[in-house]
Amino acid sequence: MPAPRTVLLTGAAGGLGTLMRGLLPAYGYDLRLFDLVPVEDEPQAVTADLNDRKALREAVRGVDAIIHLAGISLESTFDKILRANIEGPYHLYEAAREEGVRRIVAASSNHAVGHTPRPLAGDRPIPSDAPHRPDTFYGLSKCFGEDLAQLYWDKHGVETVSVRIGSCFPEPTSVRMLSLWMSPADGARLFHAALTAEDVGHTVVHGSSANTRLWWDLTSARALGYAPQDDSEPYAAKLIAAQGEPDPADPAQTRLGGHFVTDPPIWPH
Ligand code: NAI
Ligand code: 15L
Repeated sequence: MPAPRTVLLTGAAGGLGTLMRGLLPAYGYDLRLFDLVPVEDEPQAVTADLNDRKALREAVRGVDAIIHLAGISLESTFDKILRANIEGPYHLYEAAREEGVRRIVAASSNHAVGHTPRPLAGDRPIPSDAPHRPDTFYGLSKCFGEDLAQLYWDKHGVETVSVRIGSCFPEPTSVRMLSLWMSPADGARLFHAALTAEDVGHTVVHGSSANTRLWWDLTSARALGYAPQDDSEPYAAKLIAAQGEPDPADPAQTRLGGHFVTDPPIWPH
């Protein structure tokens, strides 16, 4: 597909949205911003709910592609998750279909497969076609998002790269994150690859840097042209000294989703 230039970024006021607003313009993108809350220092940003069909359709009109980050990013009640993370993405895909937008890059999460056992030494890394094993209603909504993407590809020809993001923050802050971390710079590399790769249909990829302690497979991400440059290993000694090695008897430490499996953080932060 021709390289997208104008890209709608939903969730632009959030943590990841803020990082991507800083990094993606260097790849030549003109970002249109959308969030439920105002985006600091961005008076042109659209402030609206994903469930506001009219505002969403106007925001989508004329863009070449969408990076969809908006939504509840932690655990919540089923009703709140339903509205923001299930009905919201449905409205986004409808707006894309109606306005002829052919490519979406959607933020899925490791919590769609959070109950998957972490690989032990010598095990194969978790493949990107691992079955859904959500650890929360939040993770369940990300499973829905991936299936929604598949439906809109099969039925309407809207392409999606679903990025099962590990942990994208400026630095890893836990021993678990050493295995799932995606540096912001690698996040921008991966989103750029997902926006520009040819013929993705619906592709699920893992979103991480090239971590020494990686738990999952980056093959499908690399097939898009993603070449991660970072590794969490320089942070390892300090984090392990402070937090210790994972306890194999603790389910919060033996499943991919970590503490989301046993004691998930609740939205809002
Ligand atoms: P965040 O919580 O900082 O940002 C989410 C943004 O979405 C917020 O600005 C919020 O106002 C907006 N939002 C929520 N409900 C909305 C609605 N109904 N309509 C419009 N906007 C709405 O989350 P973060 O960390 O920036 O994550 C972005 C996306 O990436 C989320 O979908 C999250 O589930 C996903 N993700 C993030 C990971 C990470 O490491 N940061 C890991 C895995 C997935
Ligand atoms: C997520 O899906 C969350 O949105 C993010 O805030 C982190 O908690 C991340 O997963 C994680 O598992 O570290």
